[in-house]
Amino acid sequence: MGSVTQRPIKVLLAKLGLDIHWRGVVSISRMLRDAGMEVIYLGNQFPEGIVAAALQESPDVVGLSTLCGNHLSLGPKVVQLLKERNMEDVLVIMGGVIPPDDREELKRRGIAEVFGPDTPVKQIVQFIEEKVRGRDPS
Ligand code: B12
Repeated sequence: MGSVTQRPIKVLLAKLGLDIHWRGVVSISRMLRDAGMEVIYLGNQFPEGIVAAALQESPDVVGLSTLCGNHLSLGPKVVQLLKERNMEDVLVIMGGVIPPDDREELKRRGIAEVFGPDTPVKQIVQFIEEKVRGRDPS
């Protein structure tokens, strides 16, 4: 797909499972786009659908959004399925209403970072850029 130092960072965003709280992910989609990233929003998807889309789109980042309490059951499944498809290099992040204790558990299970409702968008953009561009070998 070419060096990520020369092209926009590609982000695949999804609402996890049947979560209906769509406002946050839609605003995050726009903010990441405005920060110069290429954003694809999948709408509601289960892990299998997210990973099928990732196989086709080769994103740098998969962003999962959930506020309905399915983060532990479905979030790590995305990480696991990406690994099974040899896409463990994809950065997986999550946002939404996630209890603090569960954030640590999610990180242990491969979610790189969890962003709650009060996170400034600058912090999210900075995190993605550092992680993605920082590991680009070229
Ligand atoms: C509006 C609302 C609803 C509306 C949703 C309307 C709609 N379609 O959007 C309605 C009334 C339908 C609703 C329903 C439910 N809700 Co509700 N809802 C809310 C409320 C009041 C606000 C959510 C919101 O729009 N916030 C504004 C947006 C902009 O913020 P955000 O989504 O959090 O997004 C920000 C960050 O989280 C982050 N972010 C979000 N996604 C992502 C993704 C990535 C990749 C990144 C980096 C960042 C990121 O960035 C965003 C911008 O800052 C919250 C309370 C609250 N304070 O959060 C409860 C809340 C989320 N709801 C809750 C619950 C329990 C439900 C129901 C399950 C209730 C029920 N028993 O039916 C159902 C959900 C059913 C389902 N299948 O999803 C709980 C969740 C509890 C939890 N997770 O621990 C909350 C927290 C209320 C509470 N205090 O109990 N809800």
